[in-house]
Amino acid sequence: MSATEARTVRRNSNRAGRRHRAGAAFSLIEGVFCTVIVGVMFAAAVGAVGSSRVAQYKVQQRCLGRHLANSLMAEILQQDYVEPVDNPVFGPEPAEGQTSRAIYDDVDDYHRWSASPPQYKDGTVMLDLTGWKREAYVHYVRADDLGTAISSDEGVKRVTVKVSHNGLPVITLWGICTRNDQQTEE
Ligand SMILES: [Ca+2]
Ligand SMILES: [Ca+2]
Repeated sequence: MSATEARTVRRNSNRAGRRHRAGAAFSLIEGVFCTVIVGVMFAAAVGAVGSSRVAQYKVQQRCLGRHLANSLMAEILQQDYVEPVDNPVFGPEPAEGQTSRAIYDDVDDYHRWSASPPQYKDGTVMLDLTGWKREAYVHYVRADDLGTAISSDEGVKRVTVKVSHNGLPVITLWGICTRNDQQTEE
């Protein structure tokens, strides 16, 4: 090989080496860039799944809370407006007690009733509802002012049912009971 040919071979070899190093550097940068992109996308995906599960959990909590509130409200509004057997008192009559609602038979018997976990009317504790609580309150109101409790009976009782979970309110229902009919709203 002549001296000229030898210089040409070294020049080509040096160019090839630079191209190879440039290619390696580009691949390295490209690789880091892709990792960052994937990492960001992965973090965003985890965040989206987490938000979705939180939203789904809240919907399930609210559905369960609504069911618990509706069932107790329906039970209360099925009772008589006023005690049908004993001398009526506001709240449970003495013979009915305050530890079980099994023999409650009028609406105001349920005033200040609460149970956690919730119970069926016969006193059986509902399963898998640890942390859940139901409360009921009954007040006299006037037909033209359902929001203000009064002390005398003017023929209208307002029933409030509250459901909470681990001390946090989930839902509150209001029901209206008169001597003639009953209505509920949330
Ligand atoms: Ca009663
Ligand atoms: Ca009563």
